[in-house]
Amino acid sequence: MKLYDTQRSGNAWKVRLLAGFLNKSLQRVTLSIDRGNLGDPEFLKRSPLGMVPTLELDDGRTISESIAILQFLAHGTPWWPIAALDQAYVLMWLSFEQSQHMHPLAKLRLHLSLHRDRGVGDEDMVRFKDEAKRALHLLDDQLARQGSSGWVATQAHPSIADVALYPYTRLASMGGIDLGAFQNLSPWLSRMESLPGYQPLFPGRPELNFSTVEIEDKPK
Ligand SMILES: N[C@@H](CCC(=O)N[C@@H](CS)C(=O)NCC(=O)O)C(=O)O
Repeated sequence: MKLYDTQRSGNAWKVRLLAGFLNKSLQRVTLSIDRGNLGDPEFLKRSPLGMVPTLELDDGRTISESIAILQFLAHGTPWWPIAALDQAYVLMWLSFEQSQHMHPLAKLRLHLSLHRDRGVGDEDMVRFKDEAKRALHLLDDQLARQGSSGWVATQAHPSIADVALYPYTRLASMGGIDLGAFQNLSPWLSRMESLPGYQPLFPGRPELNFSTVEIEDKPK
């Protein structure tokens, strides 16, 4: 299977994280938004939405949208639970990730750290910061309810909800958010990072998780 991604995409990181936890190898096809690769007609044939991540199966069929890819890869493994109620809880937190969590955190990171084309006081950045903090408080409260050995949506084993919520929570500081203000987030992130098969954003280089540039440009 091939994964179309970009070096710093948090949405594609979710897929590489799960592949690592499942010990599944994916062939990466790494594109660059900065160089306009996502508008390439060959990529658009595979990804009609023009976005990464996109997974290409060995028979050429493709899946886009990170949570659909996670569900596909996790099917039949402990990362996608069997009981209907557990599946509903996982879907609830995946939906939360897409509707409330990822967007404001990704926008803050993109504009304040990666592109550096906005100021912290700009109206949209202030709004995204409020939305991001609210989402992180909801996640923090849920982790408190689940207890120190539980996971976001499940108890005995982490699920794809943990995988989906990990990247943009881990990268929140790039958008000016102090994770120290939340009691349960850092311990949960550390627990994810100590699971066998954990993959940093840049393979083998955890110190580059917060890189603001693509790696061939000499990360700071
Ligand atoms: N809802 C999608 C969002 C995917 C997404 O926003 N991908 C970004 C990279 S992280 C992208 O491809 N952006 C291309 C663009 O905006 O032109 C998912 O969860 O996969």
